[in-house]
Amino acid sequence: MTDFFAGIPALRYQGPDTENEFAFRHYNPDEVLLGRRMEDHLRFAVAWWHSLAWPGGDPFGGQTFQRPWFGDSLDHARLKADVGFALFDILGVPFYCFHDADIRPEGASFAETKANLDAMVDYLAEKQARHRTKLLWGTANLFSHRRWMAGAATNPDPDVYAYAAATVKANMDATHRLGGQNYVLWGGREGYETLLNTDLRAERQHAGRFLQQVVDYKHRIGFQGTILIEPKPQEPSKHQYDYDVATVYGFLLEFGLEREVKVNIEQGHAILAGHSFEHEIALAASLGIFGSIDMNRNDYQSGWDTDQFPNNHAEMALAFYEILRAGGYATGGTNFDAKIRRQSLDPADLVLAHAGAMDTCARALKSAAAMLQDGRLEALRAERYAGWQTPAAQAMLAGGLEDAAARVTAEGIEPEPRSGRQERLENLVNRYV
Ligand code: XLS
Ligand code: NI
Ligand code: NI
Repeated sequence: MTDFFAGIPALRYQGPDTENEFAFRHYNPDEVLLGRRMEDHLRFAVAWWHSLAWPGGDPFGGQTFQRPWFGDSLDHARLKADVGFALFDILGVPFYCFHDADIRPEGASFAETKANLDAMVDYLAEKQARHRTKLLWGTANLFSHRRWMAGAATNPDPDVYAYAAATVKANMDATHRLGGQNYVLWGGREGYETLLNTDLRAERQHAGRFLQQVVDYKHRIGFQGTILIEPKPQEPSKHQYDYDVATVYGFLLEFGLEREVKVNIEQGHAILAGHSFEHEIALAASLGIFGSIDMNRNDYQSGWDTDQFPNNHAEMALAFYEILRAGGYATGGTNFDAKIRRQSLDPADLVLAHAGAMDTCARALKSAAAMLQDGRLEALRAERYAGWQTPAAQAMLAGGLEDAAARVTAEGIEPEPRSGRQERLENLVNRYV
C-alpha cells in the first residue's frame, strides 16, 4: 500500500460556493443532465503516463519529480499502480488509460518485456477487481525507445514492423484481458523528419496494412472495444501521417476501414493542426467516426504540445456541445492527457490538477446541456437550411447540373442574401457559459 496521498480526503461534490479546496464545485456524478448521469456523460479517465510516469523534464532540463515508485523493477511498477489506484479512489474517476511502457519496466529482450507486461496486467486485474476504476483504453508506446526512431509500422526496416506487430499484439491482448473499452494507436513517429529519405507511398501502404491487421486481430480475439486512431499533425515528427480528422478519414477510406476505426481527438493536437477542438469533434461526428477525447490544452504563446490540464470552461463548452449533439460517448470518454507543471511537486498538486479539470469539464458540460435544452441555437441552424426542405430544392440534388441550372430562368431566381447572425448566436452562447 501507499501513504503518498496521506492527509488528502476523497473528493466529494459540495457545490460552487464551498470554501473547501478538496471538493468538487461542479462535478456531481449523480446529477442528471439530458437524461444521463454526469459521470456517464463525462466518463473521466486518468492518463498513467502523465500522472504517474512523467518525471518532469522539458527540452532544457530533466527530472524534477522524486517519486518513490520511479525505478526499473517490477516492485516499483507495482507501487506505481498502488499510487495510481489511490489517486483514482480520491478522485472517484471511472477509468484510466495506459501505454505498456508506463505500467511495466522494459526488459533486456522482447520476451522479458512481455513477461513484465503480463505480470503487471495480472496486478492491474487484481486492482480493478477491488476498486471501481476500469480501463478506458490501452495503447503501445511506439515512439520513446530508440528502435522506433524512424517509425514503427512505417519504418524502412521490416524488422521494426515485426517488432511493432509483436508489441501491438501484446498490448491488444493486455487491453482485452483488462476489459478495456477501446484500443488506441497514436503514431508519433509514423511520419518523417525529411522527405529526402522518405518513400511516402511505401510508408502509407505499410501503415494501412498494419491497421488492417490490427482490425483483423481484434475480431479474431473477440475484442468488443473500439479501435481508435489519435490524429496529430507533427511533434515529435516534422510531419505525421495522421495529421487531423479529415486526413485520417481519407486514410481509413483508402484501406476500407472507415466502419472499423474511429478517432480519439486531443484538444492540443487540434490546435497544432490549425483547427478548433470543436471543429475536429463536429467533423468526426459528421463522418461517423467520433470515438473519444484526450482532454488538455496548450499554451497559446509557446505553440507546442504543452499538455496542460484544461481550465477554460467557456472554450470547452463548445466542444461538449458538439459531443452532446453527436449523442455523447459510446465506448469513449474524457481522458486527461495532461500533465502538471514541472514545479508542481506536491501530491496535492497532482490531485487538485485533476479535480480542477473535472470541475471545468463538468461546468462546460452543464453549459452545453443548457444550450441544447434552450433549443434556439439548433432552431436557428435549422431555419438557416430550411430552404432545402422544399421539393424543388431536393429535386436539384437528384437531377443533373443542367436541371438545377434551369431553375434560375424557369423560376426567375435572384438569391436574397440573409444574415448569418453570428454575433447574436455568440451572445446566446454567452448566456450559458
Ligand atoms: C501525444 C499523444 C499520446 C497519445 C497516446 O501527443 O497525445 O499521449 O495520447 O499515445
Ligand atoms: Ni498529445
Ligand atoms: Ni493523447
